Amino acid sequence: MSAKPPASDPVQDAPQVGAPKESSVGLPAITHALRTAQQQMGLRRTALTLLRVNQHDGFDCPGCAWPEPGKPHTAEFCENGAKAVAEEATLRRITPAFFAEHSVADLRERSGYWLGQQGRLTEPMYLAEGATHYTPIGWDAALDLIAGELNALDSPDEAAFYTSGRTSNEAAFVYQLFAREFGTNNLPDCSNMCHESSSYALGDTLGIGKGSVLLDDLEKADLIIVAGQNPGTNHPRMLTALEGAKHAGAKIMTINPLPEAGLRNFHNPQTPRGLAGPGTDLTDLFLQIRLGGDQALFRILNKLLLERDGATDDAFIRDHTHGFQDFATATRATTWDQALEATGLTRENIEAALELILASRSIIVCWAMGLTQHKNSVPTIQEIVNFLLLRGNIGRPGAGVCPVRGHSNVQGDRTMGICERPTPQLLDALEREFGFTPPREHGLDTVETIRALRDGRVKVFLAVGGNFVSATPDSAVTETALAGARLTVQVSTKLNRSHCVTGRRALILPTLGRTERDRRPDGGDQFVTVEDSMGMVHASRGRLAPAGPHLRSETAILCALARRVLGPGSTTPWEEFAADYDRIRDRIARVVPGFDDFNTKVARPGGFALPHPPRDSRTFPTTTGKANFTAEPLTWPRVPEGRLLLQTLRSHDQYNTTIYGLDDRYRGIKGGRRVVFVHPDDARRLGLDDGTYADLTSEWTDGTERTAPGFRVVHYPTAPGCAAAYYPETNVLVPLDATAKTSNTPTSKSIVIRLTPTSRHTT
Ligand SMILES: Nc1nc2c(c(=O)[nH]1)N[C@H]1C(S)=C(S)[C@@H](COP(=O)(O)OP(=O)(O)OC[C@H]3O[C@@H](n4cnc5c(=O)[nH]c(N)nc54)[C@H](O)[C@@H]3O)O[C@H]1N2
Ligand SMILES: Nc1nc2c(c(=O)[nH]1)N[C@H]1C(S)=C(S)[C@@H](COP(=O)(O)OP(=O)(O)OC[C@H]3O[C@@H](n4cnc5c(=O)[nH]c(N)nc54)[C@H](O)[C@@H]3O)O[C@H]1N2
Ligand SMILES: [Mo]
Repeated sequence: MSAKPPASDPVQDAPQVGAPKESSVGLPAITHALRTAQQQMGLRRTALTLLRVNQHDGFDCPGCAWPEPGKPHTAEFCENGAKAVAEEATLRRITPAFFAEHSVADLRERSGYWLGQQGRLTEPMYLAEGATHYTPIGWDAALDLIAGELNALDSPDEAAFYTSGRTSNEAAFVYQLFAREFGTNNLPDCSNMCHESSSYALGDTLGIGKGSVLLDDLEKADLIIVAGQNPGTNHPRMLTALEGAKHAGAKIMTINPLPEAGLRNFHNPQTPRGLAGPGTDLTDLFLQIRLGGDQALFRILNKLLLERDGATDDAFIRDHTHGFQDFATATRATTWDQALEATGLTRENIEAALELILASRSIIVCWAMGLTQHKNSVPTIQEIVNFLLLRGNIGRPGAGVCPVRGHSNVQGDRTMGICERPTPQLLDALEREFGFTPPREHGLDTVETIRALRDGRVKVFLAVGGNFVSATPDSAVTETALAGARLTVQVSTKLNRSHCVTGRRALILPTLGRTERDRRPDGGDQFVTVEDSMGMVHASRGRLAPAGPHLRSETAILCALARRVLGPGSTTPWEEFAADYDRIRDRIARVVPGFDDFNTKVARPGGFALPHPPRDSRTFPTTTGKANFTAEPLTWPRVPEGRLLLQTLRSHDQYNTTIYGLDDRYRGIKGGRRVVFVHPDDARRLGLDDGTYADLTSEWTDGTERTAPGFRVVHYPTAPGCAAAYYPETNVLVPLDATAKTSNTPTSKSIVIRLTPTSRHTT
C-alpha cells in the first residue's frame, strides 16, 4: 500500500452533485473506512489499530466524545472514527527535508486538505524572525526560546494558552496548572466555539454544565429529541444507541433545517439486518425548522403544555424548582404568530410534536452545534431545560439533557480546569495543593484572545493541539492578529494552517497521538485518561510505535516547559509528573471533585462515572439550591429581503479543519467543498440555477462586508430562507463580533448573506 503523500495540491474543487441519500452507514461506510485506513496505514497496521479502538485495554477513539457501551463490540468504531485513527496513525511523515523544500509562503498557498495529507510531524521546527523556511531546532533550544519570551513579558496576561479537545486529562491538568503558576487565566479553548452555550445555560439552571443522561438512559426513554445535530456524520456510534432505543420502544423526533440522512434510516453494520436488510427508520417526526428558531419552538411547546390539564409535573415543580411563576407568565404571552414566523413550521407540525410529547413519560433532548452557535443559543438551551423541568424530566431514568460533545476529551479538559473563568473552588484547591497564589481575575476566551492579539495585548500564543487560525471566525482578521504576535507555538501531531500563519517567530513541537505508545523514562508504558460526553472517565493506552524518535508526549512537553519557565521557584514536581502520570492523577484526586481514588478507579475496565448531582439525587448546586426556570426574551434571527441565513457545517469527510476527502456522501456531493446548499424556491427567486456559481457576502450590523468567492449553488431541500456551506472555507464570513449572548460563541450557524452570481470558479 502506498503511504506516499500527494506531491502537488490535489484540490480540484469541482464538485459533482447527485441526489442526497435517504439512509446511512451499512456496507458503503465500512468500505470507505477501510479504504481510507489502508491508504494511510497499510493493511496490517489497519487491522491491528482498528481492533484496539475503544476497547478496555486499547485507546480512546480520537474522533468524537460519544461514550462506549459497557461491553464494547469487537469493532467498536465507526467510519469516521476509522478516518480519525488513520489520519493520526498514517505512515506518511514530514521531515526537515520537507520544510527545506517548502517555504512558509508556499505552505500558506496550500489547501488544508493537502497540508494534512503530508503526514505526521516528526521534529521540532523553528521559524526565525524574517526567515522564509522552518529549520530544525533541538527540544532544549525550543523550550528555552519559549521560556525566554514568556519571562520577558510585562505581565503574564500577555500570553494566551489555547487547548483543543483532544488533550488528555493529565496533559490538561498540568497545562492549566502551569498557566496559573505562571500567573494567568488566559486559557481559551475550542469549547468557546463549541458547547460553551450549553455550559452556561446548564450551569445557571441545573448547577452543572454537563449532560445528565448515561448511555443506558437512551433505552429507557419514551421519546428522544435530536435537535441541531447530525450524528450520522459526527457521532455515528450514536445511531447504534438510537437504534437500540427504537427497538426498546422509544420514539425519535428530529429538529433540523436539513433532512440529514443518518437520522432517517440507519443500516447498522454490526447486524445482518443493517447490512443486507431494510435498516431501521429512526425519525418518527421531523420538524424542518428555520435556523435559530428553536427557542420559539420550545417556548410554544411549553405554552401548550402549561395550557393542557395534567401535562405538568406539579410536585416536581414545587419541590425542586425555582422561578416557575415568571417563566409561566412570559411563556403564556408567547403567540402562535411568533412561533410560526420564527420556526417556519406549521401549526400542525407543532401540534404533532405536542402529541408525541404528551404520550411520552420520559424524554431526553440531545443537541450539538445546531443549537449552540446562534445569538440566542443560551436562552434556547435554557428553554429546553424549562421544557424538561415542566414534566419532571431531570434526574430520573430515561430522561434528561444530553448535549453531545465534539472533541473526544473536550469535556475532560474542562473538568481539569482548562477554562478562562475558573471557579473559586478550583483556585482554592490549587492554592492548597500546590502552595502558590493563582490569579483570580478571569482570563480571555477564544474571541477575546483574537481581539487581544489584534490590539497587541497578547504577545505570545501557545496552542496544545487544534488549528486556531482556521477554526476561529473572521479568518482574515484572525490571521492578521496572529501575525502581530512575538511568538506562536503549536504543539501538534499534523501540519495545518496554524503552522503557516504565524507570529514573528514560530515553533512547531511534534507530539504523540492517542494511538501511540507513551514510554516512561524507566521503560514502562504510561497511559492517559479521558472523559466522554456522559461523564465517564476511563484509561486510554496507545500501542503503535511513535511516528518518530523525537516525538514527546503533550504531558512531557508541558512539564519540561513549566520547569524552564517557572524555574526553581516552583515547588511543583514537574519531572516526577512527566515520569509517572500516576503522580499527576494523585494530585487531580485531591484537587478535582469526583476523582478521589482516581488511580484505583481508573484501573477498572470501562472506568467510572463522575458524580452529577441533578442526575444522581435531584440536587441542584445552583445559587437558589433548586433547578431554575428562566424567562428570557424570545428572539430569532431576522433576515432582510433578498438575503439568506447561512449555517456553516461539517461534511461527511472532515474532522473540523482536518479534511479527509472532498466528498459529502450523504448529501450527494463528490469531489469538491465549495458548495452552497440553497432551497430551490430561494434559488429561483435569486436567479441562481443549480450548477451556477455565486460569491457569498456576509453583511454585518456595523456595515462591514466579507466575501467568500466561487461557491457552486446546489438546490437542496433545506428549510426555506436558510442556506448551508462547509466550515472552515466560510469562516471568513463570520464577523469576530458576531457572538452568542453570554457565552460569546461565534454565531457560525446564522450569518446573513447575499449571493452574487459569478462566472468565477475558484479552485
Ligand atoms: N466525523 C466528524 N465527527 C465530528 C466532527 C467532525 O468534524 N467530523 N466534529 C466534532 C466536533 S468538535 C463537534 S462540536 C461535533 C459537531 O457535531 P454537529 O453539531 O452534528 O456538527 P455540524 O456539522 O456543525 O452540524 C450541525 C447540525 O445542526 C443543524 N442545525 C444548524 N442550525 C440549526 C438550528 O438553528 N436549529 C436546528 N434545530 N438545527 C440546526 C445542521 O443542519 C446540522 O445537521 O462533532 C464532532 N464529531
Ligand atoms: N464556521 C465554523 N467554525 C467552527 C465550527 C463550526 O461549526 N463552524 N465549529 C467549532 C467547533 S465545534 C470546534 S470544536 C472548533 C475546533 O477547533 P480546533 O480544535 O482548534 O480544530 P481542529 O480542526 O479539531 O484541530 C485539528 C488539529 O489538531 C491537531 N491534533 C490532532 N490530534 C492531536 C493530538 O492528539 N495532540 C495535539 N497536540 N494535536 C493534535 C492536528 O495538528 C490537527 O491539524 O472549531 C470551531 N469552528
Ligand atoms: Mo466542537
